[in-house]
Amino acid sequence: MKKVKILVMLVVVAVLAMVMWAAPAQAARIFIDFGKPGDYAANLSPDTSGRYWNQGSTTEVLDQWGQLKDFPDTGFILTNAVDEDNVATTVDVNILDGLRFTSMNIGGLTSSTITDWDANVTRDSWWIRTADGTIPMRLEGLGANEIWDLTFYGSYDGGDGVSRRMDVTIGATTQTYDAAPLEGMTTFTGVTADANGYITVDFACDVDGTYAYLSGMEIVLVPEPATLAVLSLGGLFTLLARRRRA
Ligand SMILES: [Ca+2]
Ligand SMILES: [Ca+2]
Repeated sequence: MKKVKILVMLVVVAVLAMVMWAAPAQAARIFIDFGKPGDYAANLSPDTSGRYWNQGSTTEVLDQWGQLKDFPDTGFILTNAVDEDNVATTVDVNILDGLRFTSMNIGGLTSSTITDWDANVTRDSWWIRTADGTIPMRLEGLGANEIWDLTFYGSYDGGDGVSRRMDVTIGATTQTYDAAPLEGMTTFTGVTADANGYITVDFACDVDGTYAYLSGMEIVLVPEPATLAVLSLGGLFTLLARRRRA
């Protein structure tokens, strides 16, 4: 009987070792700040919680009124994003051909009550109007079929009583957050990247005649089944060890 238990434990250890060897080390969490780098809200990276942020774009171009904005209408606004520990990843953010974010605003909160994100992130935003249509943003460089949780946040502290509702659509699911008054956010859980390692996110203004704001974004890699297997095997191992001692 004792021999059987030892054999079982040896098998568990062997499987555990194989699974751990097969599980790649992956960046787990990436933060992106949309707005204006430098001039309006100083970039703090790492932030006061010790996390590193990516700036949505450092390309300065003019909007339709000749005002300076800091992102191109289409194309990559971020390549090789760093993770929260400032380690470079393969993750890119690409605004696909078509419509675009209109411009930027610095009217967001300087102190959030629904996130622990700094003023650098919450104060400045990219915005759109209904007339801007749907803006497709594609996350690229993800692992094929990887599962991610995606959080979108907007803030507008103007106090004009007008909503800033953003419709965010991924696949067949649309979720909405309202950046006004003050702030709002929404999280998609368990979004699967396609075989190319892409996740496409569509942004659109929810209420005609108003605006919609995007101030910051967080994407988190959900542990792979292999990692979960390691955790559950670890639990099994502990259980066996306990039974053995009993
Ligand atoms: Ca900022
Ligand atoms: Ca921002």
